[in-house]
Amino acid sequence: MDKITVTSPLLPDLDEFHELLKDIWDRKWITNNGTLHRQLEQELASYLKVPYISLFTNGTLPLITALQALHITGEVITTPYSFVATTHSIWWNGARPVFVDIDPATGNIDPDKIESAITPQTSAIMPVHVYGKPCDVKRIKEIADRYNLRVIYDAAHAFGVEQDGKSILEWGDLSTLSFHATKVYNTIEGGAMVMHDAEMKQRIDYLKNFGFAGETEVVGPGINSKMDEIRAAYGLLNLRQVDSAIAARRAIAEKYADAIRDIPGISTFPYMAAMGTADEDHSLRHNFAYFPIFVDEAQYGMSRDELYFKMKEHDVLGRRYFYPLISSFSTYRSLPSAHPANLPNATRLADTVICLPIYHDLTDEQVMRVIDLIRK
Ligand code: T4K
Repeated sequence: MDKITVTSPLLPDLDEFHELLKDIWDRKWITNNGTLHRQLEQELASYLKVPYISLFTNGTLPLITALQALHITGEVITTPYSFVATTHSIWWNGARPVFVDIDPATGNIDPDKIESAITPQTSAIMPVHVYGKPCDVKRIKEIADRYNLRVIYDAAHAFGVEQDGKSILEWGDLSTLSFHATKVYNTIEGGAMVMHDAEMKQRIDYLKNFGFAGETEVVGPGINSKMDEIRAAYGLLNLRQVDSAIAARRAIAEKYADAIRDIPGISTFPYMAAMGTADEDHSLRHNFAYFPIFVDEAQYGMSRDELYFKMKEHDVLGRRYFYPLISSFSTYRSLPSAHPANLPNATRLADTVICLPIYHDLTDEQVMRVIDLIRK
């Protein structure tokens, strides 16, 4: 039987890609703010409804650069329920991550728990719109404004997500995206940072190019994180098909939500369960980047890991995103905030989650195979 992986990349048409490659070959300009790089920045800003965007070579370097650009030091409040790159970016800046528990209804940082984690050393909050679900951005802004903190959103999962017709990327001082192969929208490897003004865009463009401002001046210790023309070409073509990919993902999410409603001990987040029903929140334009389910061993009669390995035996390769928690990795586990007693919701979600396969060309038959396995 064919293997069903958790995701599969959205690929551009090969002939169209070849056409763009020929243009690149003719121009002989293959990286460093080329024609297609500039075009992709323009088209993405328009698609995402944001004023300024700067492309990067992956989704980790914009996180690191965002903290650098805002001169973040001391402590940064963040979530343990994410991919390890989120916390690593704080470490790379010599700042100290402070983990705060999550809201079990969304998987996002719980605003009610942020305030008590603030100390005189706190300089920023780095939340994650996990699985693409927007954080409680208004509450986070209120808290940040009250304590004069910066907010950097790791929006790696939130490509195209909108709340009330407005991009979720507009919130916070800066937001970052990942365009990795496993994401809803990909440029193979790639990423971006979204900012509010031209001055910040200029600064970020310097910092991602070693800090160079012109030929002879270096304004800061920048990094090399530029996207090349070949991946920009690939990204331009993928942008044309991302809406239909999201629509296909939605149809699959609705099938999963429908099926698990009748399976005792298997659940998903309420917002996800409501997709396609009368309870759906239509103010949210979601991207269906992931479909997490949670296994209640007592009710389901099998632990999360038993189901996970059973699925694997049958070539259904869901993934336990995000297990283990970032706070439990050796680099971070000795931090006082990393103690599991401080993070009960995150610990429970990490111990019970499986992300089901979801991608644009997963067939009905494959979706049924996944559902049947969980049902049995
Ligand atoms: N912040 C957050 C919240 C993130 O989730 C991430 C990345 C980042 C920051 C950092 O962004 P980047 O620097 O990565 O742009 C994956 C991705 O590597 C990573 O991008 C992603 N988050 C994370 C959640 O997942 P793995 O190790 O699980 O990927 P891998 O290689 O096991 O692939 C998963 C499945 O995808 C495969 O079983 C099959 C399919 N696949 C994968 C690749 C790479 C393909 O079909 N083709 C492919 O080329 O980490």
